[in-house]
Amino acid sequence: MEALKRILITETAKHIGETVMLCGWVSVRRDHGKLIFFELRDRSGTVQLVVLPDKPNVIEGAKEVRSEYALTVIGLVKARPSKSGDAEAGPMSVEIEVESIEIVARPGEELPIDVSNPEFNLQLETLLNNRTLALRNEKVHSIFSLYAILLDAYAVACRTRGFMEIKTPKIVPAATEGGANFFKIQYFDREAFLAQSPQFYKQAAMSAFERVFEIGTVFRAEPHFTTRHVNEYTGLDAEMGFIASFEDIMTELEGVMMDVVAAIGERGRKDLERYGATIPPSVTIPRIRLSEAVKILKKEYSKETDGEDIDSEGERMIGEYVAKTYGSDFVFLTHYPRAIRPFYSMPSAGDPNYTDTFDLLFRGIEIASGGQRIHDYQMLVESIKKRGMDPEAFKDYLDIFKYGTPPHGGWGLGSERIIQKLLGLGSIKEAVLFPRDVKRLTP
Ligand code: AMO
Repeated sequence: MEALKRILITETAKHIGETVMLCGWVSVRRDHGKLIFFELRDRSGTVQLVVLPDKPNVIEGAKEVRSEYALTVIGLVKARPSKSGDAEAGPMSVEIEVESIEIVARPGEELPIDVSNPEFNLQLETLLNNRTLALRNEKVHSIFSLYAILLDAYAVACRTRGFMEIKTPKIVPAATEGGANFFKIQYFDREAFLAQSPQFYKQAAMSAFERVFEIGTVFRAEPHFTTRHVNEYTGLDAEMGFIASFEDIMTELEGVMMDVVAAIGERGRKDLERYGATIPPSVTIPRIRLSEAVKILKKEYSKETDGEDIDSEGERMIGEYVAKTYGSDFVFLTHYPRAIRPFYSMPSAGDPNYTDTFDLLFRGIEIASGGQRIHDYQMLVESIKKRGMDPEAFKDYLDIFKYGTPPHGGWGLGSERIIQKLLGLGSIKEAVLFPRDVKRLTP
């Protein structure tokens, strides 16, 4: 007889009346009199197994099995009377009558958390301390299924728009974004830094390839204890040349976001449902000057700002305001003051105290910043000097602008914040596989 090949649990419904081989983990075991039931879970779904009393050898093996044992099972696929005929139910419409059980791996100790719990409302610390096991929970699994769709959809949306994928170095000789939030590392006999953003390299690549994007790790040594910062995150960056103005950048980013959201809505329906999450409506993203947003905050929410920037509470209020006023979950805030933007930001024509830059907010938190960059060599040197920095320290960066670099700009999106807000997660850390924060370097 030909050896059986493993099939996936989602495929079982197509094999009623046949003997199949399944592999997976046991979510729960239930004993009903002489019957033993298991829920078996693989990467595709979950199915019920039943061990009948007329198979004493199988019963013996089955009695040993506990939650999270990894098994290979051979069994007969039967329609479940109450669920049969319900094509939507998939593997839920069938049951496997077990003919043999092989335990391929067993937990070495008592499980510290119950991963079969569908609610899974663990404290964040417990969730993260037991991360590897927690990832097996179906709710946690959903976060990363959606995250995988996000990464894929972002790349597709960028490629569709003529952006070429690049990977830039993460060990860099200088702190790109300035400030103090960089990690120093020992690089042979020298000091080096972990990249705070692919900023300089994506601009350099743009000067050759015109449109580029990167999905890459970003390191920030910010000693933050917030629900929206981690010290290592995945940035979704892009840079584009030959722009007429920074409006072009927002238009492309808007298109990319709408494609990403649509893909998540189409391919992640079940995972979204687990969180009662809905995808944002497809409406034009309003573009509001930051100075205007400051006025709105004062008028609508009696919120005082320092007149230059808005804090996280202000962002939340603006998010609420645009949802109410424009029916949009997104908003671009534009024209940030020069003093609070990086030295490479393009000053606004006719109003050099402001810049042609933006932040993109999603449901009240910043998920991206971007803008037009200074592409004129001399102007960039002046901008560096104006901040009290030494142009010599930026020699390699400045070289980009010596050989005919067109007007350009781009954006940096925080991937985890998108998932956090989409699902309404309490902390960004739930959307990071193994998060790094000030206190946490393990697991
Ligand atoms: P910025 O520093 O605003 O811009 O970062 C871009 C986006 O990255 C995300 N982000 C973070 N996510 C999690 N934890 C953090 N500590 C963290 N810091 C930032 C946010 C933010 O909007 N070079 C520019 C981008 C550009 O102009 O192209 C930059 O890095 O979602």
